[in-house]
Amino acid sequence: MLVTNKEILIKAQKAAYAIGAFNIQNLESLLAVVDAAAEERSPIIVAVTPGAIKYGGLNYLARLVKTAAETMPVPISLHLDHGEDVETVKKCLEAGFTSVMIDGSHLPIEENIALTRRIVDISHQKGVSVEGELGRLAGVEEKTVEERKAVLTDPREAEEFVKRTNVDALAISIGTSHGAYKFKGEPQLDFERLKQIRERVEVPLVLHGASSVPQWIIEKATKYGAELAGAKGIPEDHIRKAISLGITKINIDTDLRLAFTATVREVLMNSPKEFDPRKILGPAKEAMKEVVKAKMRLFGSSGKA
Ligand code: TD4
Ligand code: CA
Ligand code: ZN
Repeated sequence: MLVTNKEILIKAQKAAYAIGAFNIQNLESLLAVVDAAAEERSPIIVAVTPGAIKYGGLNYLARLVKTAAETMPVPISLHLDHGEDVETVKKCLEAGFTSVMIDGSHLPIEENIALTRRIVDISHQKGVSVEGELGRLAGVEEKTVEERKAVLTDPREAEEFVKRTNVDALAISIGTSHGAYKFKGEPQLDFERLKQIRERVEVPLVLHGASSVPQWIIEKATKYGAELAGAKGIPEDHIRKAISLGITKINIDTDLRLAFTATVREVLMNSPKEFDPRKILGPAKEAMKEVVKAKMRLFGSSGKA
């Protein structure tokens, strides 16, 4: 069934588990994530970025997800990930999205508040949930401790942001970043900051850039020719701790991309005579599904549908 983020996140928040938001771009990634949800009996957020929309087409992707929601026995939310402007959000509302993120995190706070407030107004009218973002994801380019701290979410600003925008969920920055290269040294998240934000903010909190970049996937991809030296993600015990401190929605994309790539490489290398796309993409889809199922168990959402 098609649900909003708010509905499944509030339930998760009360019971102290987290819901995964998994990015899709095509039929294979969609089937991987919804089949995983059905097998784990877990609610799921299917996330679509503007980049995915450009690649797959808004209506194609929206209809795929809605078809899954009509037929699958678990709650499925169709979510715009990192929406950047009012136009994109309006198109997603028309296409039947049940949740949108507006990412004004690069803007000065007053502009971020104004943009987010506007998105909340047009989305709530349609019963659609809104996620805002405050603080930027620390990139590898922020080298010093001071530089890293400057981009992390300020707890007082978070409180003000949520009050003034009326968002349903807040994405915060505590040291994660998108992609496969999250840390040069030891992985480090600012759990103290998370605690302080949790004390001041009641809505569900969102952790972006939460892929773990599992070593076994890196090894498999590398064995079959990928170049991924230095790839590093968020250790699973950090994820568990973040959930225990109040993270309710967790975004995963990179681990799915890595599982896909490692498996496509493996099949092509081991079966050089193969040229049926289903025989190449099928195993890659299965590999993504297994990654999603493991995340659902880690997040505690398995069996909650
Ligand atoms: O929000 N996300 C997913 C970002 C996906 C970017 O997609 P485009 O290339 O289409 O812009 C995350 O927070 C994922 O975090 P991860 O740790 O998996 O990279
Ligand atoms: Ca951002
Ligand atoms: Zn993100």
